[in-house]
Amino acid sequence: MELDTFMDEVVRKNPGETEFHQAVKEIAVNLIPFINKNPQYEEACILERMIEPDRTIIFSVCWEDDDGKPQINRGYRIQFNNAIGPYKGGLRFHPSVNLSVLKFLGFEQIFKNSLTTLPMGGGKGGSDFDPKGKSDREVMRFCQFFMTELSRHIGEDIDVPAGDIGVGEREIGYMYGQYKKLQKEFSGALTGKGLNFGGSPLRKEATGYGCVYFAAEMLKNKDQSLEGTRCLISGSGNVSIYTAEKLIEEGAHVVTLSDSSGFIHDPEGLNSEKLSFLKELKEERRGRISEYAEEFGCEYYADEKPWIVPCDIAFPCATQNEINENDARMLIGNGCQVVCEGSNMSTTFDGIKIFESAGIMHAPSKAANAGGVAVSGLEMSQNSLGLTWSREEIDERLRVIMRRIHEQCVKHGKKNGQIDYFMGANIAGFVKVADVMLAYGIV
Ligand code: NDP
Ligand code: 2IT
Repeated sequence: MELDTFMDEVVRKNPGETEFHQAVKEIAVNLIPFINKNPQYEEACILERMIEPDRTIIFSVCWEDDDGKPQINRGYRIQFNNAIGPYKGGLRFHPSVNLSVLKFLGFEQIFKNSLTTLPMGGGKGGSDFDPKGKSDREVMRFCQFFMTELSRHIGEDIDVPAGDIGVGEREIGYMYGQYKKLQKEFSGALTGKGLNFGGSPLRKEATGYGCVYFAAEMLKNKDQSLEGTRCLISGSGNVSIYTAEKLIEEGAHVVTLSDSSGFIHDPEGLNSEKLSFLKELKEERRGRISEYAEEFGCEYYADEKPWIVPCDIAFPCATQNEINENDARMLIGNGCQVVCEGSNMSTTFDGIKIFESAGIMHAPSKAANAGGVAVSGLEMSQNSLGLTWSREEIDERLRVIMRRIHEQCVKHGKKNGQIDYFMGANIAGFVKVADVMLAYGIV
């Protein structure tokens, strides 16, 4: 198999789906040489089968706004691969959502979920609905109509959605309420639920905490620690907030946060008081990050990304391709040593190459942000058992899972005396799913 020929076929079959092409290429770069050395995968066309979703469901979501006017959005669920467990992955509500974005996310989710060691397949869904500026009642009505259609396709042993951009505890609550009403059952068909209706302790914190645990493992491998490091975070949503919380606990200095309008630079770093303000601002009031700068008298840079600030470690936690080639050069030039991806596919293909040639430790999202879906997996187990584990117990399991993901990356990622975390994560994530697909035969 040869990369260019393989990619030509991917582009031909999936025209215009640039994010999906990128996600496939990023994986194929490592997997094609690996498959060429392991012909059992080539003979059974495993990679060719893996890049084809099992099922793509697209539906119309028509709902009524507060003025009684009909609004039309498009809903999606991509059931990508269920070789090792029910389809599992988040729902994204954002105006930029389209088939390409959700296919890239669903495809990456197969590898991420495999790395967690829990029995979960890969899927993703969402809508081009924009929750920004909508009233609470409008969000509720949208969620109900979205779920009316989605409920036909999901279930605790079939497909278990959760949150992602624009979908948090509020939206999951509305969707679960509607699911329960339609299906007449109280089951674990969604994760990220509220604590009083089947949610897991620590699910809200899990992606951010897990990302910091992964960064700590990377540093430990070089006899270093997070303490005293200067860290940049982008975004100010769920992943950013809990990445910041854990970094503060570890004695690191978090000096930036952002949203789609700009970033704040707080050279003194966040502390628990500032973090409480941030949580209230973003989780309760759904305000803008510029208000942080007004409250604490620091600089706000409109329409800029945080990557121009000198740092030791960068945690991109907003969206895909938020670090491009120029950002990567800027980060390296300013002393950045580690990049740990909280957002999915944070870095462009050329950006990855820049970090690689500079010998930067760079953790891909499918490894570094797997803590969120891992605790979703633990939520599924708790729902099946009908009990709730303690926060401490889940935190310990999360730490172990992140440590094991790091070990798998080290095992499969050794290259020229360094660890190529992308190669390690891609190969380790692939092998488990591929071997199961071989065991099933041609189905
Ligand atoms: P939230 O909706 O809670 O927050 C998203 C943040 O990113 C906001 O600050 C938002 O700013 C910013 N953002 C979104 N889109 C853009 C954009 N196009 N350009 C600049 N900024 C943008 O989402 P999450 O924190 O849940 O998700 C963040 C990332 O983490 C995503 O890549 C997601 O896929 C990934 N992830 C999330 C997991 C989870 O459990 N929630 C698990 C694993 C990965 P604004 O408010 O201005 O839009
Ligand atoms: O990208 C992701 O891993 C998520 N949005 C979380 C998925 C989940 O099922 O918890």
